[in-house]
Amino acid sequence: MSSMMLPTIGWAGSINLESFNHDHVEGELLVLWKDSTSNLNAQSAIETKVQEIGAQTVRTFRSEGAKQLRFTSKMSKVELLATAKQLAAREDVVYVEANNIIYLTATPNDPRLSSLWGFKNMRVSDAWVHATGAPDIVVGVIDTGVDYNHPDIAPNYWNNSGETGLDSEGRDKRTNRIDDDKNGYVDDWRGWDFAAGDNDPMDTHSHGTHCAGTIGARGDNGVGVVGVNWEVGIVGLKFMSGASGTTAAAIEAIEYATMMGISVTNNSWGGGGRSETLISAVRKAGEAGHVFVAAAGNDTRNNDSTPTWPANIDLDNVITVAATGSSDQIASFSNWGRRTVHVAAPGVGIISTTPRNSYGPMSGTSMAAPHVAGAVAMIRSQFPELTPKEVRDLLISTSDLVPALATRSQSGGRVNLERAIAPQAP
Ligand SMILES: [Ca+2]
Ligand SMILES: [Ca+2]
Ligand SMILES: [Ca+2]
Ligand SMILES: [Ca+2]
Repeated sequence: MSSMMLPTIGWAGSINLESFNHDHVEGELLVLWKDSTSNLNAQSAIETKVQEIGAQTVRTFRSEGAKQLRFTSKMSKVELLATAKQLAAREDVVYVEANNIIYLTATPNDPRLSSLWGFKNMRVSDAWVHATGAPDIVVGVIDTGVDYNHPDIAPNYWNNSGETGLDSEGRDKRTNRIDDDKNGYVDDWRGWDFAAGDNDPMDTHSHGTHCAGTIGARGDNGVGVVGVNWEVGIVGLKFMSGASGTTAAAIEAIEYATMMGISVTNNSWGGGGRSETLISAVRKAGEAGHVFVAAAGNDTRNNDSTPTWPANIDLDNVITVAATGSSDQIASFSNWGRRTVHVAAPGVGIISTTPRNSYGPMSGTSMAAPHVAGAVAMIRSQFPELTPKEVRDLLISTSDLVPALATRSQSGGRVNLERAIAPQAP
């Protein structure tokens, strides 16, 4: 026999290093030993080796006889990887890899998910198989402001890139009192307060923060609720101080949204009369591709015969939303309209974010509209080429028909996001 040792490299096993980069079970490896499928003597020899390395066999797999091993002493991830490398270097090992943890991609870990009955009816969880939103789709909440510090809102809150970073003199653009992006608003780095005329759209009520959470509370962050979109850009376009605002402030908010390329706004407000100025602002928004989602109103009346504004604005980029309860009935308070209301969505006992890190239920067509604004954002993330009218037609045509809702809106049913977002939908 030659005194030269054969190099062992060619005989040693291999390691699946990539598997260690994913979440994996502590203290466990999947190992295929050589001669795993041969006779009983070989099997018991392998069992002896398993014990020698301080492990136990949890399972032996049928195809090749690979084993799921669990080490008896506690091991850090670094120690587990070192052990795996040692095993892979042995001549009697074919391969070693980590036992990866597999997740259902469509189930976020937000603890209050189960209380969001509206998402069940609207098949939002099923839609999450296809999409969970996108941070570059920005939704304006034209309302009482948004608590941008809420832990379930902050991760999805929009920042104006033209008013962040440093200016030419090294000052923070957010606070330099200069209109860095020359859009007519000084330091509007997180939206605007069109009621007070300042750059702080903090919610001083709770209505706007609640709407924001339904559209896009952060999903899968282990906190609170989840919005229709796990990820999206939320921006507070505050036009109400307390619970009231003016048409003029609302118009300015819509024009700001149009100017800033904000894709969709949620408009859970109403009560004024018909305004030509408001209508022309919404028309301009539509020409820029903007979708204006409006609550149908809470007066238990037919908008076809008694107009509600801005819900009744008759333009292709307006989507008006009635509210439904958990059995897909029309909500007792909801306005409807076979001609002037487009779709219906959940709006009774809706749980969402409220200011100062809290959560709570609210009811109204105000809560139904953000379900649809959130749906529009997700449709936009999937099908960016659709016009506002095509987005509306998609939501109408993919709604679930419900006899009790047949005369309540153009759709004759309740929004089904899974059908709207499915790859073959448009
Ligand atoms: Ca500015
Ligand atoms: Ca500035
Ligand atoms: Ca303010
Ligand atoms: Ca959350």
